[in-house]
Amino acid sequence: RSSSAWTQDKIIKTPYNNIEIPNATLYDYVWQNLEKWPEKTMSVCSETGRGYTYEQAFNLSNAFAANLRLKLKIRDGDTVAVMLPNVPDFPLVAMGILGAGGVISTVNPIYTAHEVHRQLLLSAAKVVITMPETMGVVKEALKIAKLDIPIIVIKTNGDPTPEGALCFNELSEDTHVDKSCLKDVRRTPKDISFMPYSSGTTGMPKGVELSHRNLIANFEQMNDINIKNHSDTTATHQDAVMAVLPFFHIYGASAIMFHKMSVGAKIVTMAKFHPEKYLEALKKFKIDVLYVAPPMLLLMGAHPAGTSETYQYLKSVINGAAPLADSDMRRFLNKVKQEFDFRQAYGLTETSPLVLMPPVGVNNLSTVGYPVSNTEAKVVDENLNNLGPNETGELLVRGPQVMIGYRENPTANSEVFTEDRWFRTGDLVFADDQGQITITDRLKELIKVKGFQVPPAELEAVLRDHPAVIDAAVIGVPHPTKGEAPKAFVVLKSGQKAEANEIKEFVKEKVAPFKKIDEIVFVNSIPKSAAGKILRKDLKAQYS
Ligand code: 4UV
Repeated sequence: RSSSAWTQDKIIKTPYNNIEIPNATLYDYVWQNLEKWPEKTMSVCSETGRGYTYEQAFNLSNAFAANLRLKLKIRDGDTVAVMLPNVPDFPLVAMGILGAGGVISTVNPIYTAHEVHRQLLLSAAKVVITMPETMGVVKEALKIAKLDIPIIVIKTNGDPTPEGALCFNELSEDTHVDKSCLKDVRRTPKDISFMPYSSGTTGMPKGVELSHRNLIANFEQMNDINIKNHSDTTATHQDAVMAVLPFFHIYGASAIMFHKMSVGAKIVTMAKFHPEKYLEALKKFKIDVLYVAPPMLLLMGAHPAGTSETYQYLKSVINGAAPLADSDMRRFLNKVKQEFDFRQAYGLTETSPLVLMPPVGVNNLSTVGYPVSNTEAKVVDENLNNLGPNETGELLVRGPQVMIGYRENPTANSEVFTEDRWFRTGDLVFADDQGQITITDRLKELIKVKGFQVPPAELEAVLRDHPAVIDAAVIGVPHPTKGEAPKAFVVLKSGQKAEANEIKEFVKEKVAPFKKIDEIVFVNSIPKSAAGKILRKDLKAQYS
């Protein structure tokens, strides 16, 4: 790698191979090698051992797809909302939706009805798939949204199907369904396949339209930098990957679920992160391929139950989603005795997600490396002027994995795309002479709690709904275990009184637990620009 990584006009080129992107749909791509490993386990629950082989998953998800078209009237391009924890059935649901020509839109299963209703409305979902446990939340969300769409639940035990729901198991185990209807599905690589949510650089969560081609490009980019992990599936070998990072988020969905299905790995699911069970599962299932976010690595380094024996099978560990402290990384690395591949990767929901990654054998472990295949990067100042080596500015990227755009949101799209389709990441970085990139800070307002998105605008809207509150602003402040935590600044209406605890409780009822506000500060006014934008930088400088 030479300094030729930088072009004359200060664009950072990829040092990796130029790759061909297969002209396929996500469905065809994922199943393309199926005949090589039909009897291998595709997904298995780490706690119950319930799971599916590749062949079972293929057959069941196709029957489900046919029923989505015949019984639920799903047509090409229709959105199906998936509100599920990491259960072994998740990949079947996803492939069934794709097989039916639908678009998968994922919802965090711990969301409140308030959060779910907004996402269902935004995505114009035609059907919702969930667990019996979260059926109540979905019903409540549909009521708030004034929507009447079918709910499908997955049953993991012999309990009767909840009233008012259809049963996934019946729809997928239906051996009589006429699968010939699937021949009518017309999807091209340019169509949307997957639509997770992200708040992007500013504002409320938005539907991120990822095409079949976006995701397939990213899988090929992953393969090029040897995330294929490591070794191919053969008669005598199959990589086992831990799936505790949620499938509803791009990291779990793309890098773990879809990509690992395409290479025939064993996907070991864990529905809820539990430290001891997680560490136990690493050993029990001989996990050799592991994706983590910083809080997990922190735990793995610090927990007494996490020993060199626990980590003996690891061949490859990839960290992403939030900045990782050097000391946390070292503590974990010291516990691993065998040679293994540890790399940081950088990505976003909007980029399918992977955009930057170092090659195998990287020495500097705090860098996120280089633009992956077919990807360009540049660093710019506030006026979008290109900066050179070792100058800090915003990272812009361009490549085949960059989203089509935010759903029905031309304003947000015009903010994140430049005229020549560079995508603005909202992250502050610098690149060295070789083009190797280090993330230094987040420019955008997004807060990341344990790697999960917490959009300040969403919390501010909830705060302003409180009867005693007239204005509010939320920023992220450093937190020792979560990375960041939301801190709120609240202006009360004149003559009104409210306790911080009472306001915190009010917010807690409307949002998922990880978004809850850590600290509230009462202020007389919120600093704003002439255009009315909250000056978060000022708040950060003053209070963080
Ligand atoms: O949109 P999002 O929630 O997306 C993600 C995706 C993470 C990854 C990372 C590597 C992979 O290989 C992969 O499959 C998925 O988190 O949030 C995007 C923002 O998260 C921060 C950064 O602020 C992004 O704009 N972020 C992501 N990766 C890193 C990071 C990282 N390695 N270091 C620091 N910040």
